[in-house]
Amino acid sequence: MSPTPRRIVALAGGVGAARFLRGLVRAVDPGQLTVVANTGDDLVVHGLRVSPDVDTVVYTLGGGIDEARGWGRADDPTTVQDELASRYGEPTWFTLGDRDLATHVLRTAWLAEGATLSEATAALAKAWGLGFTLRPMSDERVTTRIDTEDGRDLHFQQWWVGERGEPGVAGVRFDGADQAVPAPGVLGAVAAADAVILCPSNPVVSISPILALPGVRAVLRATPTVGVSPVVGGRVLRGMADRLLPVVGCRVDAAAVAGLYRDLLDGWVLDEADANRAEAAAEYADHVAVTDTMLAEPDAAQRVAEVVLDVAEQAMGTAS
Ligand code: FO1
Repeated sequence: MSPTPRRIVALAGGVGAARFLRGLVRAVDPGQLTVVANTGDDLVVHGLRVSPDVDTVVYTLGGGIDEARGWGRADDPTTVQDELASRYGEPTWFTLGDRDLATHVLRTAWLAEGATLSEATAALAKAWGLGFTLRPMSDERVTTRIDTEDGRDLHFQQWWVGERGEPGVAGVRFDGADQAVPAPGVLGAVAAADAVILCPSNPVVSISPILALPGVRAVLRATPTVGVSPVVGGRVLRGMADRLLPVVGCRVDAAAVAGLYRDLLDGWVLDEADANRAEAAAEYADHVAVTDTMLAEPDAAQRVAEVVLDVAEQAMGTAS
């Protein structure tokens, strides 16, 4: 029998990852869990450093997320941003509520005082009572850029939020990734992990920036790695993966996404609606499971996490 996976590292993007993690923390000892969050979406707004994927994990797991939007704080008026706009002409295309601003003010202050992004993230996680280790993927700036079909080079958020994802996409780049080092503890946590989980996040702009950091792919190849498909019933439930997967030559298909991770993957979990893609996914992962992957409710997310852990256990049993 394979041992139960205990030390877990999860690679995470925004909403899908955070909802999955809400189940995972119920299924494992949070003290043995490290979550590595994408920071390629980070941006500076009104002079403040905003880390959307880090904050989505913090607020969701900390119980403060706006559930309907999946990002930002619940019950969050925009008094400050309205004042910034009406009196000072500051742009408002990226909505920051008053409570959310508290996070960005503090993060920015800590960084200005010399803290690293890892230290600032750990302090936020502590303030929100998270029982697991949360790390940004890197302390250095790595920025996801969108090359548009009309010849522009846009920050990811400018494309997705500022221009509502409307411009056609010719390419996606992770500026600075090849020079950046993973945040302290990231490679070590993966190397020491029993299993790594690729959360059901956007493969192109959430998971790929983490994989683009030097050394990450190599250490993942040496560790049992299980992914959860972000494609359900041949569609993405939210976000823009359906726009971006074709840009990297991948169909919006639960097996095709596994193919993107083929050099890393030992296990793959896909939704019942994609059961007919399980055989195709088996080409890329030795262990494939089919289950209901709906994550909105924590109980359902826990069940999905338990299936993922079962697959990880099988992968541990066969990993070389
Ligand atoms: N998404 C939007 O569609 N519009 C916004 O104004 C917006 C603001 C925002 C503020 C803080 C934050 O943590 C996330 C925010 N998001 C917003 C979500 C974000 O743009 C992306 O969905 C993620 O970066 C992708 O994971």
